[in-house]
This record gives sequence, structure tokens and C-alpha cells, in this order.
Amino acid sequence: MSDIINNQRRLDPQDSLVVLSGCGTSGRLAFFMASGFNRELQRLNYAPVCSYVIAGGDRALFSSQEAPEDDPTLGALCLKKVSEGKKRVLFVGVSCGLSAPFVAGQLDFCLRHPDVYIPVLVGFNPAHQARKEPIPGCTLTFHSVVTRMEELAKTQKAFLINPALGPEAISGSSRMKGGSATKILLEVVFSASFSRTGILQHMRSYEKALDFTYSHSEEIAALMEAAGRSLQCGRQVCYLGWGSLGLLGLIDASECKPTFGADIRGFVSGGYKELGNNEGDLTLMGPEFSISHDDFLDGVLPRLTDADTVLLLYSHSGETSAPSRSGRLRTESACVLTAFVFSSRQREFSTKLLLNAVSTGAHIFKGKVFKNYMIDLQVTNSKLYRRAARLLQKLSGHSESECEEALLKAIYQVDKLSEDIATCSLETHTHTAAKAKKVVPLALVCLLTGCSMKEVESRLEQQPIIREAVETCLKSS
Ligand code: F1P
Repeated sequence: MSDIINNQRRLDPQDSLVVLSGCGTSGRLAFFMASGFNRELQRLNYAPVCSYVIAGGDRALFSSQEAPEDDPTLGALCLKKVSEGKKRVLFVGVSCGLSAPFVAGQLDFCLRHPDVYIPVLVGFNPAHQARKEPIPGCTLTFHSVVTRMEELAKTQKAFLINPALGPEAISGSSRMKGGSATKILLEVVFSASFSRTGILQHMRSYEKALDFTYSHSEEIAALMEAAGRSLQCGRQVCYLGWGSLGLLGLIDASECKPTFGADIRGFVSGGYKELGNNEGDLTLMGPEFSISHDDFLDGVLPRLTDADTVLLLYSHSGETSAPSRSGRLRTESACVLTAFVFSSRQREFSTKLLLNAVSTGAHIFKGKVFKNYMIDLQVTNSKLYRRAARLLQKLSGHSESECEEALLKAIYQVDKLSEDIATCSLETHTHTAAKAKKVVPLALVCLLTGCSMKEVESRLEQQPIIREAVETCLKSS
């Protein structure tokens, strides 16, 4: 694959393109790396040839837009649009769980146009564990696409990079191990296509950064605790970053809502100018799209108290300059996070590990994780719906059908399912779930106690720490 990237950049940039694509964190990393690779190409006097596609468009860079992840036709259309007029396209689709229909649609499109597209799939499950669930409205499954890719991989007309990583530390949280592995893999392949340094040597540099980062576990734990204390008392955690480390802050923050049902906010110096995203300035789309330091200074800083935590993300190297306006920050409310490691890629990697640890740890302190499961996840696409139903089975011991029934009752806030609801499509369920709150905890407590929706709602109100509410119910059930 390194050779192919190497060839792509030698070709006329008018004709050739490298597209990185994915959903959620995988799409955000696709954006992050496509921008980084282009910067690198320009530094070396080559034309930028990388582009990105994220399910749900640029608004998905900072907010959860899981519904488009279910749409294979949309995936194919977005790929077609971004590669219009190109003669040679290397397409890299990332789906950590080998599961996103959006990516399946893109790979299928590549397989149907082999004269133009070379498809690459990156994920972290064995091929036989690719998702087999039928995709509504089409004949594909992710698994069927993987099988076709495997066949073509034998003659290097397609590539499958899917080392099995083992389970995530927090179940289902592919933003962590899966996201980090995506970053390592693609950066190593990209770097190897330029330098004489071998793949193994590149990999070793990440290993060093990993060891270095985790050798600072006490400092990381202190940051986790500070952030956890802020979230526990309903205060804020903000990442205030510069350059690519600031972008990683935005990415980590945007994952917190769908994963934990809670917020951490990120801000980056230069805002959308620094980002250089496809759709430009999105500030007008709503408060969560205000991402510049000016937005932080105007909207957040005046209301900060000692109970809030602000993490400054910058490095001392030339490319990410030190915070010039932090003088307006009260230092006692700021934790300064710096990664004094090696190259800029390793600094980014180290920062990603730190942020993942801090945000996950903080949410554990807040009681959003129960027995390594995120129990307040959003149920906004088919994968998350199935995940929620499996989680309910695991934690309640009830049957599959009872759990799905409880999930639907929680989504529609009813004690009895009408014929209408029961016959609605999965898409309607996940669309409705986007407007509901605490769906999984509600369903779980209903299952464990047999109480009505109203009673459960008031129980959860009295005990807002979800883990404790569930523990209490489990003890008394
Ligand atoms: C894509 C993704 C995850 C997110 C959540 C929903 O997963 O958006 O990034 O954390 O689990 O799905 P994948 O296609 O990379 O497995």
C-alpha cells in the first residue's frame, strides 16, 4: 500500500486522489490525517492529493451524527462526489468494528469501478466477524463486502488491514484503542511511502511514545481526577488547544456525548481557519460548533470557576506555538498538559492517549460506566441500537425479546407498546431515540424493577449517578 501511495503522489494531482473515510471517530481521524498528510506533502513540495469523507458531513466532525452511518448509498455518493473526474483513486475506508454500512457502500462502489478505485479497508476485527446483519434497502452486508475484498486482496487489487486488537478497555469505545491503531497504521503506511525508514522502525517510534506516556500514569491520574471532580459537580471540562493537538482535543471532546451522554468541550486556536475543513466555518450551526479560542474567551472564560477544569494542549516545538492569550486564564483553574516526546506524530499520539484516558476516567468518576459498559450511550443508529439491546440482556439477564421491548418503551416513553410502534422500522426507532434522554438506563431499571416509566424516571432523577442507580436496582432485584 505504501508503494501505491507513493505512486499516487507521483501521478498528476489532477488525475489522482487518496480518499480517507469513515464514520464517527474513524471519520474524524480520516479528516485529521488527510489534512496532516497534505501539509506534509506541501512541505515536501508536492501537490496535496488527500481528501476525506465523513458520514454526516463536516458537522459530524464535532457533533454526533450517527444516522448517516447506516446509509450505504450516501457513502457511495459522497465518495463519487469527492473523486469526480479523477482517473486513479486510492480509497481507504475505516470501520473499526468492520460494521458501518456507510463504508460498506463506499467499498462496494470501488469494487464495481476497479478501473478507477483501489479499495483499502482498515478495521480491527477478524474478517469472519464483520457485521452480517442485512442492511435495509440493499443486498449488501458488511461481511459480504469483506469477502469480496478478501478475494481481490490475493492479487493486490484490494487491501484489508484488520489486525485484531482485542476488546476495548471500555466496551464498545472504539474511539480509544481502535482510533489510536487507525492513526498509527495509516501514518506508518504514509510515512513509509516517503522515507527510507522501514515500517517496523516507524512502528517502534509509536511504541516508545506509548511507553513514555504511560510511564506518567500518576500525572495522568491527577488530570483524570481533576476532570472527574468537575464533571461530578456539574461543572465543565474544556480543552483549549493549539495546532494539531488542539484538533485532537476537539475530536476527543466530540466523542463524549454519544459515548457517555455527557459533554466535554474543545476549542482550537484559529478555529475553522486552522481546521481547513471541506465546508468551512460552521459556527452558525449552533453553540457546539463554536470552536475558536475567541469563542472560549467570550462564552466560557467569564463563567469559569475553580470547580472547572481547563486543559491546555500545546507543545513547545515550533509548529504548535505556546498559548499567547492564556494570561487571561486564571492559572489555578488550568491544568497544563504537555507531551515532551519525539516527533510531531508521536506528540499527537501521546496527546490522544492522554485525552482518551482523561475523558474516559472523568466519566467513570461521574458514574457513567458500569462494569466496563457505557450505560448511557445514545441509541442513534442500528449498531448502537443492537449494542444497547445486547447490553440490556447482559445486565438484566432477561430474554432478547424482553430487552428489545424495554428498549422501545424507553425510546417512546410508554408503558405499553402499541401495534404502530412495534411495526415501525429500525430507522424510525433510532430517529426517535435521538430526541430521548437516558434511554438505556431507563430500559434497564424498568427491566430490573418492573416499575412504570414515570416511576423509573423519578428514580433516576433522585439518583442522577447512573451507575449508582443501576447498582441500587440490582441489589434490590
Ligand atoms: C464508527 C462509530 C464510532 C463511535 C460509535 C458509533 O465506528 O461512529 O466511532 O464511537 O461507536 O460508531 P466504526 O465504524 O469505526 O466501527
